[in-house]
Amino acid sequence: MDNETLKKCLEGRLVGLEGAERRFINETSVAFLLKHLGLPAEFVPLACEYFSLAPKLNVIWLHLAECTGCSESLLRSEQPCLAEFIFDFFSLNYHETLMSANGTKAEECLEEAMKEEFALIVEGAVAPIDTFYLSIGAEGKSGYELLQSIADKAKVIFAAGTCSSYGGIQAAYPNPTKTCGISQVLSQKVVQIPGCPPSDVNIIATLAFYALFGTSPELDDKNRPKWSYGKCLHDMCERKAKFESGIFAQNFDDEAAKNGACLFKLGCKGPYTYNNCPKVKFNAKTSWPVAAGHGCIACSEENFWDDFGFYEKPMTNAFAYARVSREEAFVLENKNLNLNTLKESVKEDELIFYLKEKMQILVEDRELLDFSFESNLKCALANLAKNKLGFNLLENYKKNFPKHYAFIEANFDENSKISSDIWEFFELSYILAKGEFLKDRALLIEMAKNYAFNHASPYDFKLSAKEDSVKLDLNKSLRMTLIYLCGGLEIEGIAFSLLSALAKSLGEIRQDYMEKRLILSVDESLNQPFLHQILS
Ligand code: FSX
Ligand code: SF4
Ligand code: F3S
Repeated sequence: MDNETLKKCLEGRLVGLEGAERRFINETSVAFLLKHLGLPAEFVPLACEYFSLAPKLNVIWLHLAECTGCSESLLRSEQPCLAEFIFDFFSLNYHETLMSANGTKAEECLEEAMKEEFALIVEGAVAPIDTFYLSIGAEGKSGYELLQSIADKAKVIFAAGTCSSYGGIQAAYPNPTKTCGISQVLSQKVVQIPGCPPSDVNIIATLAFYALFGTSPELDDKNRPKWSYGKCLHDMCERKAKFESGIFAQNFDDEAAKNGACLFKLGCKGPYTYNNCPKVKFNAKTSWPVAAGHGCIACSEENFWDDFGFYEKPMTNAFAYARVSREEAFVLENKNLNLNTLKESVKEDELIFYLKEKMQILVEDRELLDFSFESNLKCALANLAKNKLGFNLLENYKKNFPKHYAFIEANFDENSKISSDIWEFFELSYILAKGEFLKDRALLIEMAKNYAFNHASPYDFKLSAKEDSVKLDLNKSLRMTLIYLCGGLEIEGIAFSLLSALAKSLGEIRQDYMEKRLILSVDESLNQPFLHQILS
């Protein structure tokens, strides 16, 4: 819904509330919540009016398998503070760790609260198979049974925390209790607010949006509110300039760490995490993990305990808990086409990705792709060093990899060379990582295949659509290889990330031509499962 529609919606909901008993609402808290939700200041008086007059939203908070960290996060809220939250904004009518009632009395409270329309917030994972792993209350009902019966009557359901969203720590390998996120067992839609724990702001503002508009804020494909989980945390981090400069803390207590160096080498998973922690912070906006000196452990991402390896090391194979297998058969149709006759070979219903000595994309007999980059490594590095961050990055690379740099100095001249061969771009990364030429392109694919992790490191491939063509710009992407090398990622991770970035870009182009048959023209040895992503 756009702002105009939201405004009309709120005005409509205010009609009929005239004359209702007014309660005090702290305008600063309302303004704070709306600001985070991305709503303009003109909404504040309307929202205050609504909260002052409308009946408070009846909230039931259920605890399943978890550590109560989500509730702890909520307790430390400042705007609104907990007292405002429960007395002015919402009616928190059932919350096992906050309510004074217990035993049968608590169960009566739950039944009472369920007599009226209510919003359900669930903290914790559910054990739907061996349901005895979690028994709650005077009658010893299973968490699964409770969840089903309460969810059936709820007007809206929120999963607060990574446990209720995805299973969390209980569901980590080997998951002895066979727990999972609640959306896996409920047929109703669940608005997910992950994080272990999520910030108080993400919980309260999402709930406030629902109270005001009777619907959830815009959600992404994992049903997370876009306002809070729409951006990569790393892009908002106060240490990002250090990341770009290749300045990494080597130990938690070294001088660099104290001076704000990036924590990537100490395991920060910020580049793989979508959450707004640097903005909303925790404990009444006091701090957030990276500001406190520990890298982000991707606590709001699915399977974060298993998928991101050791939390104090980057995702290099030595620190993986499990190895991803990439052995499935390749399904893309591969035609061994010739560059000279390429255009004539394209049929009307085909989209051809030609990935050999030149990267081309053909639809009908039209060339779709505009792609070229500086392929003389010495010139590419000189271009990079033109800005301050790039200059620092190159200096740090020279310091950390002197032999590799000497190899580049000795083997490249000063003459710019523009290329549109994607494999040549990958080879440049190999040279940077290994200080030698890549003898066989298949080796790079093999390395990517052997990477133990599922998550690619971002590479900044810039895809932009022009009238009848698309432009793929990788000129700024080579810096990522230098950053990751200085940050402790190995060639396997770099190779996998490069190929994934290519697959992602091709996949985006593919989106516009879904009705066409996809043909790939690539050497057989390079025809590997990583390109499966193109089809997804
Ligand atoms: Fe703990 Fe909540 Fe983590 Fe889980 O937060 S902080 S284990 S997300 O459900 O209590
Ligand atoms: Fe910040 Fe971590 Fe990104 Fe470094 S890697 S900039 S510490 S989020
Ligand atoms: Fe979690 Fe990372 Fe934020 S560890 S709290 S998502 S900084």
